Amino acid sequence: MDLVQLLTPEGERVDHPDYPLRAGPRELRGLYRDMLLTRRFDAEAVTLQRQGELGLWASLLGQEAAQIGSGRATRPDDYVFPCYREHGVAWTRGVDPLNLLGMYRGVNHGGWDPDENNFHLYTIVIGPPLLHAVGYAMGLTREGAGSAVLSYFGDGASSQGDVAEAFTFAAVNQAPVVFFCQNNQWAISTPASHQTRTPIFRRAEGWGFPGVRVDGNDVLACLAVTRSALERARAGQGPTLIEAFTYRMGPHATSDEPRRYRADAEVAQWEAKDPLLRLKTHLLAQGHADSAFFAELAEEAEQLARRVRDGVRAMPDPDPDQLFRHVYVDEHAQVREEQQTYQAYQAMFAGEGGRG
Ligand SMILES: Cc1ncc(C[n+]2csc(CCOP(=O)(O)OP(=O)(O)O)c2C)c(N)n1
Ligand SMILES: [Mg+2]
Repeated sequence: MDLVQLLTPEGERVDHPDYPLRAGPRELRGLYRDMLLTRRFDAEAVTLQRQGELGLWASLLGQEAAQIGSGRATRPDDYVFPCYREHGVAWTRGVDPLNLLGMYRGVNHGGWDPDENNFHLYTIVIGPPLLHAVGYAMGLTREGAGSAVLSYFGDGASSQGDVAEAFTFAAVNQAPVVFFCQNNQWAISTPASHQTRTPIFRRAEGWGFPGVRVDGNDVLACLAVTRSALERARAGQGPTLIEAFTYRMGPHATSDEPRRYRADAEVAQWEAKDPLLRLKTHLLAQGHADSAFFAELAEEAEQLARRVRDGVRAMPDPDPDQLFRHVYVDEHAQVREEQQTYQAYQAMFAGEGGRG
């Protein structure tokens, strides 16, 4: 299988002729810290959902390397279009995790200003972010900006028409965009084998741009491959499709029960390829990190978990009227009518101790 790998599941560093990577102990520790804090934050979000503090949560468990590696390959002036599971990428862009939780708590319409960190809003509908990304990338070219766009999608989304259209527009316009597919093997309960008969990365050939498959549980390979693709894009050489071969170790979302459709043995097989474990093994074997480093990091992770836990619980319920604002720039008759109906409904509970 053509799979770019720089760090084996056993934690051994290997070279790849096309993707040389020089990463010193400090950078390696930094990547591990990113992955561990992201994992801890993600676990806290699952717990908060179970406690009724969030409406839903889509965990990234197992995909930390794909997200931290690719996210850390971006420059501040690059622009990222995520789906709904890109919590690790958000972390690398400097988005406060509390903002992500606010969206899944349902107290805001998106949660952050996309231009603050060049990290677009989460998009639940699968497919459209790629079109948005290509349009944005074409705009960058017109402005002569010299930055690139990184766009995320899943194996399931790869079957959407939007994705094919995005590939066409990116190819013929030589747009500075990198399509990053996290092939985590599942689209809810549908296996990737129901989406495609050919490896996803090979589809790029039909559109006339390069496609590469990378070990999605190898943070170094994801970093090197994405960095190279973004450099190509910034240099005016057009799009690249990256397929990060990984695995969704948890359920699709907190509302899903994966034991109904997949075997425990499959999960166990991927647990052995854990992205954090292999980097930890490498750091220890090389003497790049000691037990004090891991102990301090564990404490930092607990502090982060405490901060998001307290922060989420303190989030005020929004004014229900907010739901109708920002739908259109100008007042819209239908929205106004719906707002009035809802206000009348709310009024029925007046004096009942503050419903809504
Ligand atoms: C256009 C559209 N159809 C259906 C859905 C419902 N849906 C939500 S997530 C999902 C599966 C997506 O799988 P994949 O693209 O592999 O991403 P993953 O969740 O595995 O990260 C589906 C079908 C949706 N959000 N958008
Ligand atoms: Mg998937």
